[in-house]
Amino acid sequence: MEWITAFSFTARTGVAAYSNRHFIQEYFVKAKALLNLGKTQIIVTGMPSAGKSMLVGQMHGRARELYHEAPGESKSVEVDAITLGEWTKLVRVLPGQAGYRVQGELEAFVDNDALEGLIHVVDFGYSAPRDPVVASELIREDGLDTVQKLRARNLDREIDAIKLELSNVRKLLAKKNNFKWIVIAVNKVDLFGGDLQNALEHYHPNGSGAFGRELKEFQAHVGKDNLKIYIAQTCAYEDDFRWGDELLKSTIGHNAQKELLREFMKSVSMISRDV
Ligand SMILES: Nc1nc2c(ncn2[C@@H]2O[C@H](COP(=O)(O)OP(=O)(O)OP(=O)(O)O)[C@@H](O)[C@H]2O)c(=O)[nH]1
Ligand SMILES: [Mg+2]
Repeated sequence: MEWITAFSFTARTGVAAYSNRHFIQEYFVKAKALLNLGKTQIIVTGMPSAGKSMLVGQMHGRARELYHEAPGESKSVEVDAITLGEWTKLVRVLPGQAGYRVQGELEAFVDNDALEGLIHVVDFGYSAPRDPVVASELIREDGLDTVQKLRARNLDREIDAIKLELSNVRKLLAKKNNFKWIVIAVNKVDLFGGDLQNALEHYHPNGSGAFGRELKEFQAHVGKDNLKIYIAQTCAYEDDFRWGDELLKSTIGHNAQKELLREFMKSVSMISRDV
């Protein structure tokens, strides 16, 4: 059981680093993304506030823009062309809030024979509602007055969220499709650097956690050769986490954060290179 990295991927598959011979293809896909005409190749899902917009912004190189203004709640599908190694892929981020999803889901997900992979962003429970009224209700009325209690609730909800995505993938696999991989992007590792082994245990299909169990059952059902599942660390943004009276400091440091992101992109590019 290990995190996916470019190194571990190479060791496992023998696939070496990429070259740059597809630069023309890259601009073609970028132009299609701008016109919003292309078919989505990679879809990004996850709970509200997991860090989807931030992560894809980083992958797209829009990070500086985002630092000026945190993205806020996404209400519609976000489209980006992202260069991964030698290919540029059309990536769509579905809003985390279920009510905003329906349209994008049908267009980009279920009926899409170009879709090759899913990046599902999780945060090991380290997310709080953006709305301060909702947050204070959770503390006062639901008694979620510690980070630990909040996380327990969030981790339960993450299970429901992955079940939903897996049922979408199942529908897709039942039709003509090009779908090959799922990356579970374990984001916000700057908040739980001391707990990484537990996070891996929780998310990995071969681990003992409830999330991993869902993945394992799914993979057994659809066949390991038909669908690869990888668990990757990432950190889209360094940010302290506040909940009630507790403050968790982001501990990673800027260089390590950048390095993690680079490693994440490298892994995804290797995973998606030959599809
Ligand atoms: N500590 C830490 N915080 C992060 C990280 N990535 C994102 N965040 C925080 O999470 C917040 C939400 O990030 P978004 O990218 O807007 O989340 P989202 O998944 O797009 O949320 P929706 O659009 O509501 O579905 C950001 O404002 C950051 O404060 C990370 O790697 N570490
Ligand atoms: Mg968003």
